[in-house]
Amino acid sequence: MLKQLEELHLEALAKLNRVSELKELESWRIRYLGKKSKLTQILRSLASLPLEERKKVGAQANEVKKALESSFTEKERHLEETTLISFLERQGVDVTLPGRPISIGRLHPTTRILEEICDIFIRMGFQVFEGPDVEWDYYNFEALNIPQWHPARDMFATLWIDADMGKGARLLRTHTSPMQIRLMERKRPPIRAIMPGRVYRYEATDATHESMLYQVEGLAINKNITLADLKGTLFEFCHCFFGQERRIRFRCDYFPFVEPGVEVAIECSACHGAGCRLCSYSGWLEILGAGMVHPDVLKRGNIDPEVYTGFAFGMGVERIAMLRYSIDDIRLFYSNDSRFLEQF
Ligand code: 2NM
Repeated sequence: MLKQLEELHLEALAKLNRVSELKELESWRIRYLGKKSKLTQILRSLASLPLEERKKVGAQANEVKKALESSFTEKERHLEETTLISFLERQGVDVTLPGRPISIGRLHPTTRILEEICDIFIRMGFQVFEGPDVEWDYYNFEALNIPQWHPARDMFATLWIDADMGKGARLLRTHTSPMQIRLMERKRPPIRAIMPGRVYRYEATDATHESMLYQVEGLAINKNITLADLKGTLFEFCHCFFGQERRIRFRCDYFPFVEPGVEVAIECSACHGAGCRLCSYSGWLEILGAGMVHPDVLKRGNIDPEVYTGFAFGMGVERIAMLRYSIDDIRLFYSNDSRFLEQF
């Protein structure tokens, strides 16, 4: 019987060698490893053999079975591979060509800068809130001290959703300040919050203007908050973001929702204050606006201006990203040119 097993093994291997298709391989498997194969019959007949012989034959039969099974698996893998390759070759696919590189996604420059800005304020104890892009005239203008007749409406070229532009009209928010009013209505001071998000302007686009951009606005309200707190907070932000060495300029400015209003500029990165094309020969780059929240705005947010004061600020994310990465055209951000996006 041992001899028979050995012959069977050799015969099976020889036949396997000649197999060249997966279909043939299956017939081979049925013939040599299937339920009705000689090998299976031998294994079944083991019980009727005397003990000594049973041990020997059993061990040998199992070994043959294992060997044939592993030869089968190997052949199967080989056939699958060559079958696929010859199939592709018939289709005219050159399998030796290198594959197309897989491009790895990355964060958009706006996202990177937005997260960096938010992180600095989060570390200072500010909470992050987001609001709707579609707003009521009331939250975007009225509550912020900009009634319908107010000339300051010209500062914010607006994309309207409702045609009548009346008091109850909807619009695409022109700043994220509406969310600050919503927050004041909802939450008692102390408040320390930032609002990142998209804002929209009805504007012809050029190298420095886009009709959609990102803003981060911030708000801090408590008893005894002063302009000194505003200055300290924003200087700290500028130093964290632009470096401890950078000089910072603080000047008066006008925004209808604050009094007094200020404008913060940093020393020009290109000329260090000497004056160049980047800073329009002023030596300074304006990066954000801010001020003490107007008492009437606090009142609209249900906060008593006799008890509480607060400061607020706002900045354009793309403008800051342009300064950080030396980007000279804001239209690059949302034109989806991978040659631009791949650089970040
Ligand atoms: C700016 C500049 C100055 C501002 C004011 C307020 C609010 F709602 F508290 F009154 N939010 N944001 C503000 C003030 C925004 O952006 C250039």
